[in-house]
Amino acid sequence: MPLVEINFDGIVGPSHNYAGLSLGNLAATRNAGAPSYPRSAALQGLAKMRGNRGLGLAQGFFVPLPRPSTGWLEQLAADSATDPALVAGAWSASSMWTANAATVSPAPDTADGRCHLSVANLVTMPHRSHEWPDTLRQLQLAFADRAHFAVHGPVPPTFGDEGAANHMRLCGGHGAPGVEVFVYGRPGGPFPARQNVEASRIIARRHGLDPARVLFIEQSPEAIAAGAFHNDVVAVADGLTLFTHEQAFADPAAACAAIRAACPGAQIVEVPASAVPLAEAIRSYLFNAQLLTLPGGQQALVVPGECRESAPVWSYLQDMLSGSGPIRRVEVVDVRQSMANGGGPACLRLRVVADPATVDPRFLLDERRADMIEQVVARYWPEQIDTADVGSEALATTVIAARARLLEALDLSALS
Ligand code: SUG
Repeated sequence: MPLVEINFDGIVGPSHNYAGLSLGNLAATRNAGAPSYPRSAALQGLAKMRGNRGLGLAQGFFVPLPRPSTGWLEQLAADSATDPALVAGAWSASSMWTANAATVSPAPDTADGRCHLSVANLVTMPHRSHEWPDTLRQLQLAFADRAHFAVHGPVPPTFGDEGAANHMRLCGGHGAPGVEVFVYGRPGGPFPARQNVEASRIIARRHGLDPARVLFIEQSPEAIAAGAFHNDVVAVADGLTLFTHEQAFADPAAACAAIRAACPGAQIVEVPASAVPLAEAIRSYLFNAQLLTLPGGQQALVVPGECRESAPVWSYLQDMLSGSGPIRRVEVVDVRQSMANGGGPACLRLRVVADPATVDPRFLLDERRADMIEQVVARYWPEQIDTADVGSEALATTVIAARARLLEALDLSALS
């Protein structure tokens, strides 16, 4: 079978809650302390996966990481009385945003012809800094076939790396060599710059990318200051199309020229601030859409429902569809529970270009597994979590048991 793009979505974990842990992520800080609904959050995510499968696309998933992370709390000697933020960090279901799980370089781009994955160290935010060991275990299991995959550990922690959320690939087809674009932030603004350029350079080298087909582009400090804590909040690429806000990059003209020079067929759809102001793009998550090539070759944009509620965004999308650009279809999904923590449709997925036959089938979604996930979630995921419950023994027991049921159902107890 030829190489196809498989979207691996993170199943929303049973401890999903709003703890306001991510400075610079405006939705997450705005919703700090609000009650969360893990069961509906996971069902929303599953409905998105089913919708994309229904479009004829390959769909995979990753399971939630073990939470609460008691080993991490022990290392920090932290407890609820004195360190509520650290306790919340040990409970966070943040691994659902698998765009931050790893950076992926498909086989046609790499020197050894294998697909390379580097797990992201996520060192900037304490609650995410302890994700990588369990994420790595899962990647090693899903992509165990060494003839087709090389799974790397994290880059050294001095250099913050947030994975595919700051990485885009332009190519003439998923199985053809592409141009990989790494977007980094420069520190010094009001919010942390979460992707360090050195981390991106290390990844490009260890993945064996051809330097002529790699670009390092600085994210606009203005965008980070406005709440675009990852590049995928203001830009997304698929095939030869780059869909971007005009204020996404520090030097937009130079960025577009470099992309066109490296990838002459690139089609850049740049949305002007006059049509969609930066703040509105960030509020609606217009660019945190999944840009997908459908089996017929058409491109579709899977946007969150918040885009339909924004007059300028919705009117931009209608104009775009009535024009002659490469994106011919818009699909709207409800991922409100994730959105309230700053995670849209694109945050929830990691793209891996591969022959599905080379991936451990336990991570691939079919109707049977979708039904099993749905049943376990409906039965065992907490309906509601109030922030006061985070840290409680009773809730910990529920959350641990819920995850164990899921692993059992999916024959993935090896990850317990
Ligand atoms: O890292 N939110 C995540 C959202 C990640 C979105 N991913 C991408 N853009 N690809 C983050 O900021 C909030 C958790 C809390 O506050 O409870 C959080 O971690």
